[in-house]
Amino acid sequence: MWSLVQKEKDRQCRGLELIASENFCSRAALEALGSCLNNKYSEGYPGKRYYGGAEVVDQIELLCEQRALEAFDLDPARWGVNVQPYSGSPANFAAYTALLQPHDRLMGLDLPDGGHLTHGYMTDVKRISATSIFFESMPYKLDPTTGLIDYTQLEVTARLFRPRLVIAGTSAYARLIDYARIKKVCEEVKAYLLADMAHISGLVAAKVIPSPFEHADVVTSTTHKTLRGARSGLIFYRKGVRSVDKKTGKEILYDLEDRINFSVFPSLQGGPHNHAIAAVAVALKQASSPAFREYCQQVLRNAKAMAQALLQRGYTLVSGGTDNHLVLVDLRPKGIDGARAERVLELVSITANKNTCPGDKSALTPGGLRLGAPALTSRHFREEDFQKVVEFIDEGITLALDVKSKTSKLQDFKTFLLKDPETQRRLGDLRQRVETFARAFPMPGFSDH
Ligand code: DSN
Repeated sequence: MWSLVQKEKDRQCRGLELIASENFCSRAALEALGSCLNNKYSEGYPGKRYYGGAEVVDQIELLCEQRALEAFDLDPARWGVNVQPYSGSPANFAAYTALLQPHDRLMGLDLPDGGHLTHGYMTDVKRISATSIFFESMPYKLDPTTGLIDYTQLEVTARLFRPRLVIAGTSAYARLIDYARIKKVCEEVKAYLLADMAHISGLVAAKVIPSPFEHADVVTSTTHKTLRGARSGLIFYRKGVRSVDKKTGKEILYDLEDRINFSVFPSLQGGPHNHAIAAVAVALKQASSPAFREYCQQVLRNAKAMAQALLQRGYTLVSGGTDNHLVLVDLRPKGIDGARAERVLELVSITANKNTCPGDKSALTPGGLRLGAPALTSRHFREEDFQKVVEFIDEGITLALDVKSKTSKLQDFKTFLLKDPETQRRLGDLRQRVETFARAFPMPGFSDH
């Protein structure tokens, strides 16, 4: 196992990591993650545990909560946070369980349009996500002509469907979300607004993009994407006054704290992962620093530089550009799909993922390729380096087009890549240049790099 970990370490160092949801966690956070905290069970919450010996992990959890509120500039009188969810999907399901009854209705951005599985994904023939199995899900979509969220359709559908919950969050969307507009329709139909900021939480903490906290009732997040911590999940919930009764003038208070805490434990989870909570607390402190804000500003500049370089090389981007950390390339006008592009790039040590674009029918050979800037920005890549990255990607896609013209099905394409001597030579040459380039950059978290 040790040698496999070394192999993975080497893969990360010699490659160009462009998966938009990945990042390189700091050494300090990794040390907390790989610590004795792994050994401790502590079902319950600080001061109310089911096992003894929790006096230290109580302080760790409270410190993580405090840092989570501080990182997002939240007033503890108005917001609380649960730091126990094991990751983003459990955080979302716990939030739904707290806010909804079984079979209540919810709306989220459809997965093929850039939403997340947990936002209610189902197909014509099957309910895929547990969110659609236990609740009734109705998606909203992108406007296929602009590549932007179709807010008008969302509003029309919400008025007809009357959801109890609307989810504002994305997994493959390069633009900002109009939380104010979604909140307005939520108020009209009396739905909760849940913002899933998993992808963008680092950018929100750094205040380089608008915050969902102004409008949402509940905010969920992972902690390892732009936030650059250990893999875990957070649920923020509002406290205090929710509304004032117009007739009586009586204040109606939020009751989310108990519901969300009960939902995470005991409804859905057992013992919290104290090692992960500690590592998240370390990352949250780092995310509150001026250096992290500079990092996030650079993420935005790098994503824009990547978008610009792709446009200059004739690529089509869904929505035409980016306002955040990622770009979604629509490869269909180039005559290739995301699956073939992903495979060729993988063989030359560039890691990215195929992604559906609006109108795509197949998730296995979708037309898009999602490219994110967070991980390479952690390795100190700047705008000019991303231009070089796009040059490598373009070379890979040109190669993919050549191989596609000589093959038929995806499997033939993949076999040809590994068998054809001239293709092997071209792949090897490109891989060697990519790896030489990548290795020259530092790698956070690894002492020997
Ligand atoms: N896997 C993450 C992403 O790539 O967006 C979400 O869970």
